[in-house]
Amino acid sequence: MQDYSVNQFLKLAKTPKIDIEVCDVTLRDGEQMPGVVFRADEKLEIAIRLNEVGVEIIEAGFPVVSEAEKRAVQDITNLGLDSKISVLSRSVPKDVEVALDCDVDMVSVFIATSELHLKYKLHMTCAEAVKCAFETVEFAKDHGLIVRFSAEDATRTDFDLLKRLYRKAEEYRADYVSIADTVGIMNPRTTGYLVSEIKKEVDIPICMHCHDDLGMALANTLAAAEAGAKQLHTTINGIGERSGNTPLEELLVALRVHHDVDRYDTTKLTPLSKLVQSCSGVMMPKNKAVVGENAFAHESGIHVAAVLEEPRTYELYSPEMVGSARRIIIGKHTGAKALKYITKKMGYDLKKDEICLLAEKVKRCSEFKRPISCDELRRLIHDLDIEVVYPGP
Ligand code: HCA
Repeated sequence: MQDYSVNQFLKLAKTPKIDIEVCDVTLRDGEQMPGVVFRADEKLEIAIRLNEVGVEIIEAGFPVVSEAEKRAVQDITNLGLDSKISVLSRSVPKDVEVALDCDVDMVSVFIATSELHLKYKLHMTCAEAVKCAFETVEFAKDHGLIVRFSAEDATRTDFDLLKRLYRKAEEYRADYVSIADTVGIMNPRTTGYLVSEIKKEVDIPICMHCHDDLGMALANTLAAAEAGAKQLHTTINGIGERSGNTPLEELLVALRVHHDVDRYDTTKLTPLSKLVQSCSGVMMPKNKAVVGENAFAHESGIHVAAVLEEPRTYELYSPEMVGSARRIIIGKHTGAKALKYITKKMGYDLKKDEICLLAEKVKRCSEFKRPISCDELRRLIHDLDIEVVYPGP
């Protein structure tokens, strides 16, 4: 395992001990992203790969939505994966019955608890909503399910009410209480505070479900873990409603770098990200952390020279750790060392002055164009006024 202790601040800042599990909700919240639909076979494949990564819980869907959704969840539970299978359920026993038909391990019973949601969405009083929720929790418990009680829009819910609800959920034998930051309003400081306050109220584990509307989902999820949250929610590539959820790949790498959590098979992350990009049609930007095309790409002469000598100079973690590969890009900023390295890999053995000549040509050429491909580089080498030994195809 790579040693991150070169960063003394990881030690000086006294990183708190964490005890976590990951619940990936790609197949449910991820699929709620506008325009995303996974076919049943794609859902199966994603579930299998999530299991290989080692996530403890897979939220496999919202089976009451349709017969096809229900069958897809059933197919996943039939796989008998090590990961526990969970589904979303509104606060109505009928949803739990459908979950039971799917033979899942766990159910997430959710109810909106903020004034905004109660008034404009549920058109219910708080007392009415809460009654439905706890009756459903009770029903699910009586039928042997592991139950998460999730307060939707928890982070905009009156704090005293929220604490009361979580205490009541525990009384009703819920196994977890979940803080849903449904519209991503939190920051790491407020998240840490909220989790530590809820921890004083209940003895059951706390889940944190973050959205990325302020670009802080990952930071908030980590803050929740450091404040004592047990179950952390993610989606592959961070897909999900609006700006999405906490990206699985970013969370697992951050857990490894900051908390020495190395039990997840992170080498599966890049292939899994590619699979989900192709199934969802949601492509990742080049500069996306961990799985973006540029996550391990280097062009600048100074960077490439250093990386070729010691990758850790400009790579926090190795591409191999996340199932990716380093790429050296030839372009305007390419230096002699990079050119020597690349041309050697292509089979050429150019002398120092030939490399300098080539570097000039590359610079001139790439000022008009984007990065230079290997074929273009080969052409430039052959255009040089030097004798080169053709390396073959
Ligand atoms: C939704 C519900 C939810 C539930 C989160 C949870 C949310 O809006 O679709 O399971 O804790 O973000 O509030 O995803």
